Amino acid sequence: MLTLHLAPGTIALASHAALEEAGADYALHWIDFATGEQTSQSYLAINPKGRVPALVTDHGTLTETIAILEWIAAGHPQAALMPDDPWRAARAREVMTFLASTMHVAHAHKLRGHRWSDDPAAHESMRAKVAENMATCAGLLESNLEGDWILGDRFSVADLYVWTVVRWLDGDGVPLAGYPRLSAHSARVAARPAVARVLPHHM
Ligand SMILES: N[C@@H](CCC(=O)N[C@@H](CS)C(=O)NCC(=O)O)C(=O)O
Repeated sequence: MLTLHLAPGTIALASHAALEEAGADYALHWIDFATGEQTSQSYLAINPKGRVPALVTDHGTLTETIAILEWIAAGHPQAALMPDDPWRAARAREVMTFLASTMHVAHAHKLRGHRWSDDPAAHESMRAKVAENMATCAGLLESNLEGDWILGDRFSVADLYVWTVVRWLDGDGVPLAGYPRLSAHSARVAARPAVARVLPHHM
């Protein structure tokens, strides 16, 4: 049995959707950000980073979305959520690494500026750059989307990750409607039965 620790509106949606796509046997444990539960002693004992997602497995606890997505895919090969072909797998990792290291970080500058500075004026100036940086990232994703899915003709966990981050664009002041391929991709992901089952829990 797997237990996913998650919060609504966060990057943990990608891992939740991947568990459902995989047909995994899992339970959810919701973390209440409103009360700062992510920094509680009980949660820090599970994930000392104080972030979601965290996936508790028989082997131990796994954090970091890329690692969790790849681990779910590897444990449920029948769901074919990561390509076997080394080049295509590397391309999927290329996209996921961009999301984790660049686009998610750009988004975090809106509400989490305290990670980088104690100066309220710096927080304001970081917030002011969010829309511009997210638009640049969205433009790169848009120009790389050439088929139905991030890898062209086949769905993978990278699509769940892209979809989750792209859902933040409107709230970051970047209308998704300005990116026709990404908009169509989002609709395609949201229409998948497994994704449709998890989405209501994140609204
Ligand atoms: N690199 C981590 C980032 C996880 C992360 O930053 N999660 C955010 C939610 S989107 C979080 O838990 N934030 C809580 C906080 O900053 O207090 C991943 O990709 O899983």
